[in-house]
Amino acid sequence: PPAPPPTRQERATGMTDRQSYDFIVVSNRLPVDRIIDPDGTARWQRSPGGLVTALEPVMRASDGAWVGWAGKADLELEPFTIDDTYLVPVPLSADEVADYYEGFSNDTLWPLYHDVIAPPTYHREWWDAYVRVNRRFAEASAAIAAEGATVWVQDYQLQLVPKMLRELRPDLVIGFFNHIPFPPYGIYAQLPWRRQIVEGLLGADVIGFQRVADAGNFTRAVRRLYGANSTKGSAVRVPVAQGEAPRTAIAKAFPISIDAAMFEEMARRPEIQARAAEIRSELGNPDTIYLGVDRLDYTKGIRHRLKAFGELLRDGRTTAGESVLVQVASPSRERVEAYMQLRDEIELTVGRINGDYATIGHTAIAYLHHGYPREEMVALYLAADVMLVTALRDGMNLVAKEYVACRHDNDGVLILSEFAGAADELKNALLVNPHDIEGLKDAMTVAAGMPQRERASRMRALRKRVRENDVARWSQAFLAELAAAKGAR
Ligand code: GDG
Repeated sequence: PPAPPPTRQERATGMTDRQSYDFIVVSNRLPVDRIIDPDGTARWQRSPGGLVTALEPVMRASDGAWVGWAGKADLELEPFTIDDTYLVPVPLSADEVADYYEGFSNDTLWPLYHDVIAPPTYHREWWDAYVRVNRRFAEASAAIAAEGATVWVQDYQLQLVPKMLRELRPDLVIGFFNHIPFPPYGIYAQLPWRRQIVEGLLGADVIGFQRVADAGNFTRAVRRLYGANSTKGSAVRVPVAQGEAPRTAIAKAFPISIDAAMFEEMARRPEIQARAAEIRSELGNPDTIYLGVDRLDYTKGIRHRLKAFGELLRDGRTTAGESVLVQVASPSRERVEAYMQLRDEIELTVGRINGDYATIGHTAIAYLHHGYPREEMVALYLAADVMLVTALRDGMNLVAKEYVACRHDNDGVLILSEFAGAADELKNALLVNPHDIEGLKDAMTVAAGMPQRERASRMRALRKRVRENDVARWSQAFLAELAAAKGAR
């Protein structure tokens, strides 16, 4: 039989993929990793991220698809299905990985959005690649979306997708969630393409942020660019071309969370508890194990934490043997210059502190530049007396929530930076300003000596919060807001 005439969307996108989906997630990375088996065959394995877990029920209930990059340059792949999810790989060339991903996403937007802790680099060719790649993601999504489908775009790498997608497919309901902070206008205004990015985001019906402050920074940026009357509360009047129908977007906070029950279940497994005891004994059963778990990133305040611990040792407020700091720094963005420099600085500092204060029998800092399986992370959380989250700026920080979820023994103390989004919710942590090294040292000392009753009462309150606001609740809240936006049309 003759092929049916192309639909409107096929004409718009030039693609003739006949499969269409009612719910589509778009993110830089697909939720799978390519595993090469010992015999050389390649297969896909689901990556166990929180976003995947959160969206699993929605994916199963609706006709779901996921659009994203498969993580390897110059790889052209056909769409494939894994665990009932239709995955659409978006190809990136090696140059695009360098310019769109390592360049514009991780060396322009990432430092700019994290309060310019490191100086952002502005390159016009990086921007051109960002536009080109965002358009590819938008087209891939438009090509598989059913009429009136819901599309949820994730994170700072894809801020232009909402507008591009709306232009291709005005029938779609579009959500966007920003996992990192949105900076104050005084900083944001540096961006040569500040207007294009805001317009890109305003293509969405709902724009979600981690903190109320981030949503506020965004609506203030809109007012600075389009005038005082362009926002009212969380509603933004979207500037449209003459003759186009007026439209409203919602900009609001939806603090992300974790699958708390899953972490608690793991932490109750006897073999993981045995591993936690083994970690303690391998470290020489010190009085206090301090723990840091971060991607090796300059936003995480690893240097500040090392400095504080080094000074506690120098001042004789603790000794190697009495205390140990375990720092997991998982390798991250290793081809970006600022990350290479950071690694050198951290490793120099760790070497100095260990050289000055460790003994043959007792290390001061156990520094681990590896990624670990989740089981090992949970065992570390259980082994740690004090969890150190000292980010200088962090959208949320899931490590803080994971630590709390694992501590079903109602023990352990969380030291948490005010500059992490998690601080808005986890008020019963010891909140610190990581730039205040004396304050951080005092908090570390207080945490080590905190009476058991106070530890338990704080941890109980923290656990209640994390259990009640888990990641399922986060995705439900966001999708309910999107459904309301659809209803209001
Ligand atoms: C961005 C925002 C926001 C780390 N090392 C290992 C490992 N991890 C896991 C942790 C945690 C995740 O990675 C890191 O999440 P964070 O929230 O702490 O930080 P970012 O990676 O910067 O994430 C952040 C988040 O997006 C979500 O919206 O909270 O603010 O920056 O889950 O456990 N996991 C394993 N081995 C490791 O070595 N298995």
